[in-house]
Amino acid sequence: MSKQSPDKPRISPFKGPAGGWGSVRSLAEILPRERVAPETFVELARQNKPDGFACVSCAWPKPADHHPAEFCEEGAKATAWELTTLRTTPDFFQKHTLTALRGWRDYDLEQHGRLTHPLRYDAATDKYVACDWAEAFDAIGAALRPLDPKSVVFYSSGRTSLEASYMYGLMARMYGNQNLPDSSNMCHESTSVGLKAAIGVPVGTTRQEDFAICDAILFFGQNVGSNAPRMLHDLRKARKRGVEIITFNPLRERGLERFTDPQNPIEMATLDETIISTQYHQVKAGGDIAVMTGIAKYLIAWDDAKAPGEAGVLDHDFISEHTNDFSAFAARVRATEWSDIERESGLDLAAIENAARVYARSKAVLAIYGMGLTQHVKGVENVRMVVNLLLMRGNIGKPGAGPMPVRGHSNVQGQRTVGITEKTELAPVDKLRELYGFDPPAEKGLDTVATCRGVIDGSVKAVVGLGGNFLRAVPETVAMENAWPRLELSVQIATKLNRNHLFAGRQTYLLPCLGRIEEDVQATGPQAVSVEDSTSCIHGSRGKVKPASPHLLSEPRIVAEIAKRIVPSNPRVDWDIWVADYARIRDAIEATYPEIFEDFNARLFTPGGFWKGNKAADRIWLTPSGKAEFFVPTGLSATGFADAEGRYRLITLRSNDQFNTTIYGYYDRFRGVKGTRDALFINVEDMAAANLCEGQIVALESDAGDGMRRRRDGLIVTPYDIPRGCLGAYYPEANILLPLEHHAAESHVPAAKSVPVRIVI
Ligand SMILES: Nc1nc2c(c(=O)[nH]1)N[C@H]1C(S)=C(S)[C@@H](COP(=O)(O)OP(=O)(O)OC[C@H]3O[C@@H](n4cnc5c(=O)[nH]c(N)nc54)[C@H](O)[C@@H]3O)O[C@H]1N2
Ligand SMILES: Nc1nc2c(c(=O)[nH]1)N[C@H]1C(S)=C(S)[C@@H](COP(=O)(O)OP(=O)(O)OC[C@H]3O[C@@H](n4cnc5c(=O)[nH]c(N)nc54)[C@H](O)[C@@H]3O)O[C@H]1N2
Ligand SMILES: [Mo]
Repeated sequence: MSKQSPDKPRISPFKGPAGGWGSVRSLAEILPRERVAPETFVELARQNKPDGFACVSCAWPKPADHHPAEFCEEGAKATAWELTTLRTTPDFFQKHTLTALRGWRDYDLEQHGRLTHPLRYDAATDKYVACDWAEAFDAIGAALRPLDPKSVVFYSSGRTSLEASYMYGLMARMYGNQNLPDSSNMCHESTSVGLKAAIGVPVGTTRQEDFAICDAILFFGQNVGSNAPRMLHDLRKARKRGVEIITFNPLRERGLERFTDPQNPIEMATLDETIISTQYHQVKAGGDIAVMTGIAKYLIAWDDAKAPGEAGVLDHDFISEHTNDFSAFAARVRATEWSDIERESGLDLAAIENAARVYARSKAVLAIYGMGLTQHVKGVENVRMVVNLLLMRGNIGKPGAGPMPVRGHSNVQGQRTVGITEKTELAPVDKLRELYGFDPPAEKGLDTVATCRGVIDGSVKAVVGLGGNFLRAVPETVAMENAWPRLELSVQIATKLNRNHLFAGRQTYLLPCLGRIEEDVQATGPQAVSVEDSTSCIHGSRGKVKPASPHLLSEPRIVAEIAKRIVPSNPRVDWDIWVADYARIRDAIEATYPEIFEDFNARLFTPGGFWKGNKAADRIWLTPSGKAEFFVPTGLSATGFADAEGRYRLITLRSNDQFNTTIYGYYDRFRGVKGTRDALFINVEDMAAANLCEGQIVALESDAGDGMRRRRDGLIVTPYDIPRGCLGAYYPEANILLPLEHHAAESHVPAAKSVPVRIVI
């Protein structure tokens, strides 16, 4: 039987700022809820400090000149979630079949506490039973060895350290594939593809210190108050200097409106708030290409109107020296009708002109963005349009300016750096051959979407998950859950029970691992690991808390044990020596990527991290033309589908009380939603037009026109300040509506920010 919501649903506007007393109250609720032992509270003080552990929540940089408490409400939740004293032991699994547990909510599964023992699925009783580590590893090895490596997938979620990730990627390649999908495939892959093509690097060019130099910020589709709250300090400081922040977001997200610094006693006492966005534009979901085309059109028009000898608003010197194809882009912009821009963006021209004026007069501009741009059918085009705008005024490769994608998981960018990629061109193939004397596979591997196709069509036979909740995070929930039991082998390495674990293959193992905050002792003593943040700074992280159970193994150890059983033995790869001393893994990383990781071990605990460098930031463009590339968009809408009567664009959202598929609780404070995750956010005029009333229960059905029936019932009609034609509902529950083939064209990121749906009464 599924458990009940802790509170009766209540939906009422929240009037406070981001941060402030609301976050303090929320913090006060978290620690008792997770039953964190008082002596481990002190761990919060070590979060994101140079000698402490890197927060397991978001990827925002950990500064060198840190605050007394360098954590936020969300980081505290993530820490408490890992340090909980609650446990999910073999006894628990004796009481519950997987069939029964599939009726539980995501919240209840994880809230039960940390996994304590390695577990094997027993089909006869439909239960997990405790097993030996050696038994699990031997069985996994025996199942994987006879399989065609092409049919085996090694997923990872972006929390895993650089050390474990490096070993995992190497293991896959030595085994014979590059089937290395990761959470990045559902996230910033549009950035990796778009920025690489445009400016020759797959990551942002900017750093935290740029906040102190920029004079304007364009802010697209990222919910800073919930998903990267420590950035609010940077935004606040910038605002105090008078920096203009221009936000484009269909929803009025509180963190983008107002912030009270909970670490500033005077602000807290006086309820002083900083206004974050100086302009807030509620663009339609999928309307950003139109907005940016509009801004570009103003810039070009003003530049055309300049008097002879005047500088104009375009940086012509930069454009001619550093870029390619401006004329094609400019011709397209000139030819675009203002009326089309208004219709597709959902904004009036005065709003776009206001934004363009600020951009035109600012000398150094940051463009910050998140899932609101990347998770669209034209997500890569969104990213390219950001670059187009920046290039027009030379805003890349100078202090205070450039693209700033806000990454998700705390090491998602780092995983890519050390070889977690399905793309051969991004793998250090020659180095691996030289160092280890084997031939890495040349064939491209499976990304997330391709993995899902393979699970559904039966060509994927085994999935190993290093963290994450793959089945819950991916699209097409029903077909994926139905197909999963056909796998020969499902192995999940995790800290807490989640829905993916409730779907067994023919053989299934659930392997519990240490979290990053826990002490990791190996043969040579306590170990540290490392992660890379959103601004390409690499940090050491040392866990000190006693592990949740004596039976847990570290991720590097688990990877090594599997590797030893599935890859041919190789005198140059001694997995045991690496596990005994992670510094030796870092030596191997340094040998593989000498430019980035020079003196890795010596620099591991550099305050603020050490920067891996960025050629585009130095205006060296690693593109085929040797220049930064302008791009001509293929249209003005990013949704990838036509508008039709009754068809809405569904935005799938995170609440302030979740980390991806981990649901911390049922209070999305900033949106005023308490006690439920079934809210359907809708514009009041759309409500009236569709004859809906507040609180009415409705369903959504997929309107993708592909003949597949997808439906989500039980949604509560919730009037909300959201553009007409757009709806909002929470992820991951809404993934049941997301078609697998509805993804970004080039990057394959599921298009979770504009899903075509109809409301059904
Ligand atoms: N506490 C917490 N922190 C997290 C996470 C978490 O779940 N909880 N997740 C982590 C991960 S993996 C990631 S990737 C990041 C995600 O962080 P974000 O990038 O902030 O992702 P979302 O919360 O999905 O919301 C994106 C924002 O885009 C807006 N949006 C939707 N469609 C559009 C559009 O078409 N145009 C524009 N301009 N805006 C749009 C939405 O209203 C929303 O404010 O956060 C990371 N940090
Ligand atoms: N509709 C829709 N779908 C989306 C998104 C969206 O916005 N809308 N966002 C997408 C994005 S941006 C992302 S990144 C993905 C997230 O996809 P994933 O990264 O796969 O999912 P998470 O929810 O972060 O994974 C949570 C699980 O990780 C495990 N875990 C936690 N810590 C550790 C650890 O230290 N080690 C190990 N081994 N396991 C650990 C726990 O068991 C926990 O249950 O979802 C994507 N899916
Ligand atoms: Mo993400």
